[in-house]
Amino acid sequence: MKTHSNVRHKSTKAIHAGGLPNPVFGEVSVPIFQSSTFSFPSVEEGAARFSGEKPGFIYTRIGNPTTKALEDCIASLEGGFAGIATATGMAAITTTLLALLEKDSHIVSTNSVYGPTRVVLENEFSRFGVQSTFVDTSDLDKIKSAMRFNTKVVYIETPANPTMSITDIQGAAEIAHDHDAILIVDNTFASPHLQRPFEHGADIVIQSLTKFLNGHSDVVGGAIISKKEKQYNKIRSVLNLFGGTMDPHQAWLILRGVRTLPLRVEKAQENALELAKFLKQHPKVSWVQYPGLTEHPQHEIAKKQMDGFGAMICFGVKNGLEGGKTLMNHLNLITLAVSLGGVESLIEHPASMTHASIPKSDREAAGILDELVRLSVGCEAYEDLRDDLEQALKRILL
Ligand code: LCS
Repeated sequence: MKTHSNVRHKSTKAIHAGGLPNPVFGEVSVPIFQSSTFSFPSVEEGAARFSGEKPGFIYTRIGNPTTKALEDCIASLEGGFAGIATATGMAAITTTLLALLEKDSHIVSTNSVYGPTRVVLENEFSRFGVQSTFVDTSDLDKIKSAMRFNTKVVYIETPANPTMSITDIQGAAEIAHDHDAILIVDNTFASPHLQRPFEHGADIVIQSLTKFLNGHSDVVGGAIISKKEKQYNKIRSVLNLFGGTMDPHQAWLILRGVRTLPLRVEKAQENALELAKFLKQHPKVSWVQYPGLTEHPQHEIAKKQMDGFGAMICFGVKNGLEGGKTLMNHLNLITLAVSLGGVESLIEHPASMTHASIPKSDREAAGILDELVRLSVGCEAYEDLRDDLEQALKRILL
């Protein structure tokens, strides 16, 4: 397989990036190197690999050819220096934070982030003296006023889970850099097909590969992509020690998924725009947040930094939580499940599920209301999705 280093278009990269330099039999698909360890031809060679003088694999916690193929592919799609694959998206987040934060340092983060991202900072990193402040990062002034002398990291999720609020990546990068802090962007909701944060000044990009990049709801995984070699080396060394490494079989499945990322995302976001318009005019729906609607408060920023508006929608159902329950309990095609970014459409209730571990007052301050329903739009035919929503919405009594 060729490495295709001259390929520039993102759709071609999704199909070809991350090939092996030396295929054994001319294989077109990267093989699964299901080996925990790799033999050394000599003691001298083993020592040279350990010291970093020579390239080559040593042990799968430290590196594996199948996993490296996925890492190279993701780094190419995001436009970073190098990628690091992790066991889950949470392993990507915690490994990065472990590498970059220290006792008495401070992090400013989007308030509407994936629930466990907030909880791990507030409940776990705080035990080691890390301070955290959560603000509405769609308002750059709020980031500015949250910065302290010891702020080492600005962490944003855009679009944010589950509120779909958008943060101006370039604006956040400027504030972070003015304070010698690092900007981390969780790019899971957009995927690199729609948004490449390095183009707007980010230093590190996080992906939960479980979502759009894999795209088939059959494997978990994460990735950390760094812009600079120095940060890559630091994070890699923390991962090697803490051990949240990806398994080669997992890497192979995700690489297989990535090959169709552009096709899946294009189809799903086409459905999402139509569904957002359908929901907006529906008498049982009180509000809709989708960055592709002109009334979304950050529609213009989304247009500036994204190549499309994605496949995630959140909306409020009339009759509050009761209305939402009726809707979710009566859908036939759209599945009631957490996670997102698969070919099948999924619906969930963040306040009682993905974001339940955040105290109610913090949740509501972040816009995660009890009436909010989150929809991950898949690749089914639009009419089938619309009809399923219509018949379930009809059941809501006003
Ligand atoms: N970042 C974002 C934006 C996420 O939505 C998730 C998971 C993660 C990171 C963590 O990735 P994981 O460890 O699960 O691979 N989000 C989920 C959600 O909204 N429902 O279920 C999982």
